[in-house]
Formats: sequence, structure tokens, C-alpha cells
Amino acid sequence: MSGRTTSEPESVLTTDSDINRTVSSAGLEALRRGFGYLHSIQGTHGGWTGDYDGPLFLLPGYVFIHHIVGRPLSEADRTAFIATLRRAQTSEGSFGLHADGKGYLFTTVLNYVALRLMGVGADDPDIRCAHAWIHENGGASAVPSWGKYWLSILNLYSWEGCHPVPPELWILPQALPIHPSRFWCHCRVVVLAISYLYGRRFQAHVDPLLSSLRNELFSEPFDAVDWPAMRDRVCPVDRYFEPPRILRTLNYFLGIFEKWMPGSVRAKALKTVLDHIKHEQMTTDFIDIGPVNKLLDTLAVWSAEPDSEHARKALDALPQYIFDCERGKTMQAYNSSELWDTGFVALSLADSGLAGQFVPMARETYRFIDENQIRNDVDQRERYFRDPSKGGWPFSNRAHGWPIVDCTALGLMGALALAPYALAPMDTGRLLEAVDLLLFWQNNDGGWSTYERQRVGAWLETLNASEIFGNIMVDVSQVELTSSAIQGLAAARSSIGDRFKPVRARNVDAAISRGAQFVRALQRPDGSWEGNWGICFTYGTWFGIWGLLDAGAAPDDPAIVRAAGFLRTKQCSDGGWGESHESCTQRQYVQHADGGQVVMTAWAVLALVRASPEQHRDAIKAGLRFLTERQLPNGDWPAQGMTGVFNRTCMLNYRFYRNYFPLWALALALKNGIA
Ligand code: LAN
Repeated sequence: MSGRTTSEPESVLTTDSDINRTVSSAGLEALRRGFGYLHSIQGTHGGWTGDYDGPLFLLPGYVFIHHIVGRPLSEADRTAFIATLRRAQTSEGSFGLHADGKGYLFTTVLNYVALRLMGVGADDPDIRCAHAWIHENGGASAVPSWGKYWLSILNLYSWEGCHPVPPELWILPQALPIHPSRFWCHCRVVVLAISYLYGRRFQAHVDPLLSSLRNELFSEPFDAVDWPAMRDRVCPVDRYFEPPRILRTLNYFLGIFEKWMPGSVRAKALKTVLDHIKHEQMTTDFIDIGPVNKLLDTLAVWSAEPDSEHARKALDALPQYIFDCERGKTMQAYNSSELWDTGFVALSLADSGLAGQFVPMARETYRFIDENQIRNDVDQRERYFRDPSKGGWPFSNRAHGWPIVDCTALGLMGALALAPYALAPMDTGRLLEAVDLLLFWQNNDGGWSTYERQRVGAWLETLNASEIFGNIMVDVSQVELTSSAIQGLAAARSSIGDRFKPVRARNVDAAISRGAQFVRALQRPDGSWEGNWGICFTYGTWFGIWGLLDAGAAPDDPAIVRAAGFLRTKQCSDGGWGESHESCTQRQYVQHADGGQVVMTAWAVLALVRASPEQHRDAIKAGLRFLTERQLPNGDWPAQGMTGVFNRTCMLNYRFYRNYFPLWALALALKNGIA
């Protein structure tokens, strides 16, 4: 971590090395300005809080709940939400699945209903435009299943039009491979909540506004809709894939089963499901793992016990998902991305060698990481299908409580990197807990998944009934998670390896090399890796390269050479790298229409600078120039396209990616004598 902190003398440029020196002082200046900016917006808790936004199917649910339970939105929220939604509407009247996407029937219907419930009239021009688009696309009866569930809850659809989601799934023997405890946790908790609402056929009371919406949304009269025939009808624009035959067969049998389900079994299953929902709420301080189950769980508990203290707490916690973003006030995709952002600030600051000039910032950053490590497993964790949590780090904050593989690796690396600036450094024992948790999470194939060890084969993905998302059923091993775990374990080995017991030392070595094998096996023939959570091949390839290097691969390892070669072919003429979010959905590299993007340029430079600074010197320099030229006078960078993704189709805006990734790229380049 020895950055160059002396200021460079100004001189007349005569030789190449003079040019390098001047550029490098520009690089250093960009770093100082960039960290200065981050320092100016650091929170009092030591972390960074910003937009974590993108999906357009969240705010409607928030509005629906307030309508259903009769808690009016504040006037300020109502006005702000309406403005945000109007801004999100496309010129043709539709709403995308996410803020940068093409119109979907799903989100157009949900946002239409939300606007109407917030008091926008049927004759409003934006509403009329959305109304026309809905009807041009077949009317609301053809919304995908998630839309069908929401509309049924609002009593704007019939549960008869939905494929069954029986709560009895939860009382099946746990050993069965299709037991929902084996699903990816995000899918599992959404299925949990829907199965409750479906199982008791919860519906809102029809008021005059809902009754009018029944007339507005469908092409035929509401009472004439053939609901069972709608179960498989999905607007083609929204569909991400055709349902496989096995799923259609399963749905058929579930339909029969639903008709014959004895009331006593249903009652027992509903009781179990409600108990699981409450456990999820209590172990997350009523935040819940994500925005969708937060909404549905709140409604489920309210439907069961509207006047309870528990239901009140769940309702009171809803605003934790609301944030005033660059796009307007809206519901976020998580309760925040604070730990994730703070962890990357920690690493980039440490690598810049400038932490000594930003001591209060470094100290507070460390404090946030320290205070947000998860200190305990959840109560009765096995009964509620939970992995251990102790020693892990979450994506947002400790109150949220769900640890994640790469967030744990990042928290661990951040704590190690900034330890010299800590007022009270963490106990090594706590860092070793993180190491052990990472070891626990490794899958049999040598890779790591997102939140949990993989619990069922990838074949279960064929039962993905979402219609609009890919990869939701099974938490399989992935390049980003595997690379992060390798990086975290390798960092721990080199900083606190002397505190490892012999067995832990052996396990860490073995885990890293098995992880590297997994990463190698995942590399595509063109040298790239496909990312799952950032866009897309640029992000995945950065992780692939770093994972292999941290596992001990040499820069001339053929896998590294091929990966760097892939990135080199994607550099734009402006010196930057720019990949479109279409890559994630199409699963092949798509160039961004606007040329270089700050965030992807930073990822590519980060990858190349460690792959081989000498060999890629010119490409790196062009990338750095692209970055420094675009930095704003206040040290920030301008907002550009979406940088994150989930489940292949839905994009996200990680607000601070445009800050710490360029800074980190500059820092590592300077450290390697380029800039
Ligand atoms: C996230 C956010 C963080 C993200 C990383 C840590 C960056 C990643 O490396 C692993 C996966 C993870 C934890 C992740 C998984 C899916 C999430 C939770 C999200 C993208 C945020 C929102 C998304 C969640 C599924 C959205 C709710 C919508 C549903 C379809 C249920």
C-alpha cells in the first residue's frame, strides 16, 4: 500500500517519462478529489448511503399495501411518488421492468393501478396513454404470474386465474428435492408469502376505486373473464422463456390437488407458513431479506392479525425501503447497499496509499465495517432452514441480518485493509469466524453461491414459474461469488494466517485451489466470464481474473492471457469500455450505444492492471484518461447507464459504483507505475 504521495514537479514535456509523470500527477489529483468527494458525503455512521434503485415493480406494492390496510400515504410521499412514476413512464405510455428497459405489461399494469390508487384520475393524459398501451397488449388478464398475484390480492383479478401456490409445500418431508427449503432464499421467501396469501385467498375489500379499476383494466367485462383459461396466458412482450412441459404438468396436478385439499391440512400448513414469515421478520428487525417479501410478508401478517403489535411493527418498517434517488423518491431494491459500498471504499482507499491523508474517513469506514458484522446465528436456525450467520457480513447493515458470501469476503478484506487506521481494531477471533463461514459455504463443485450452500441440483431451475426472470430457483456456484471468496480467504491467509490452526490453514489452501478449479471450468471459449450481478462480461471477467490471480495463477497463465485478450477486444475508440445491459438478458456481449461507460472502464482497468500492467500499458493508460477526463470538478462522476442486474432481466443502479471503482482503478494503476 505504498502510493506516491509527494507532489510532482511541473516541467516542460520533453520525453515519454515526463509525459507519464504529468499524467500521473493528474491521476493523483483525481484520486484526491475523488476521495475528498466521498469523504464529504460519508454518513455519520461511517458508511455511504445512496440510491439502490432500478426495478419498477416495487413502489406499486408499497402503494397497494397502504391502500389495503387503510394507512394513507403522507401528502409529501404521494406527490413525490406520482412524480417519480410519471418520469419513469416511456413515451409510448408503458413502464419497463426496470428504469432503463422496454415496456412490460406487468409493470405497466401495476404502475397504472398505483397511480390511480394515489388519486390520479382516469382522464389524466399519462393514465390514458398507459391505458391505451395496456389494451394494445391484450389487457391486464395477460400479466405474468407476479402481476396476477398482486391483482388478485387487490381483488382486481380472481385467484382462479393463478397457478396454485399451495402452502402445503412447506409441510412436505424436508428430504424431498422439491421441498421449498432448497430453493434460492429470495425465491423461497417470496413463494412462502404468496403461498400464505393464496392459501387463504386473501383479497382486499372492493371499494369504488377498485371497482372502477375492474372496468378499466380488462378488454372484456370483469365478470365475463374466463379466469382458469388465463393461468397460462402471458403477454409475449414480458415472457423471458417458454415454460417447459414439466412445469405445465406440475401446474396441472397442483390444480387438481388444490380442489381436494382438506381444510384441516390447509389450516395446519397456513399456521406453519405464518410462523416462518414471522420468524423472517423478527430475525431481520422487520426489514426482511428483500423488498418483495417485505411487502408480501407485511400483508400476510396484517391479514392474519390486523391489530397485533407484530403487524404494526411490520407496517412501521416499510419506509426503510423508501429513498429519494436521482430518479425521484421510490422504493429501493434492498434496504440499502451500505456495507457493499463501504467495503469497496475501504479497499480502494487502502490501495490508493492516501488513507494517511484521509485518516478520519478511513477510521469511520473501518468503524462501519466493524459495527455491521453479524454477531449471531438466527434463533432455531435449522428449523427455519437457515445457514449459520455468525461472522458474516450483509449487503446493507447488521439489522438486516442475512449474511452473503461476497459481502462477507468484502467485509473481511475491508477490515484487514483498514486495520492500521482503526481506533479499536476488531478481535482476530471475529475475523477467523468470517474465514470459517466462507469455508462452510463452499459447494461440492468448488464454487460459492450467493447466500447459502447449494441445496439442490441446478435441474430444479426447470420449475422456474416466474416467466419474467432467469436463474431464480437454485443458489448455484458463480464466478463473482467464487472469486470473492478466494480473494477473502487469500487476504486472510496473508494477513492473519499465522493465527490459523494447522487444520484451518490446510482447509483454506484446499478451498482456494478448489475454487480456482471451479473458476477455470466456468471460463468461456472467448476468454470471458459471464457475470450475474453486474454488467456483464466485463464484470464477470474482472472477477475471473482476480480470483485466479489471488489463487496463485501467474500473469502468463493461459486463462489470464485469454481473459485479458477478451477485454482488449472490447475497448472502445474513446479509450473506455462500455457494455450494454442487453448482454445480461441476451447472454452475449452487446456494446453500449454510447461508447465507453465509466464503471465498466474501471472494471476493465482493474482487471488488466493486475493481469499484466506492462503488457496492457497503453490500453490501461487510455482507460485512465477516459476516467480522469470525465471526473467532475467536485470529484464525482456523471451518472450513466445501469451497472447492476439480477436474474438476467432486471437492471439496477448502484449509485456509488461510478465513484470507488474509477478511484480504485487509478489507485492500482499508480501503484503499478502507470497513470
Ligand atoms: C442482490 C443485491 C446484492 C447482490 C450481490 C452481493 C452484489 C451479489 O454479488 C450476490 C447477489 C446479491 C446479494 C443480490 C441478489 C438478488 C437481490 C437481492 C439483489 C440484486 C438486490 C435485489 C434482488 C432481489 C431478488 C430483488 C427482489 C425481487 C425478486 C425477484 C424477489
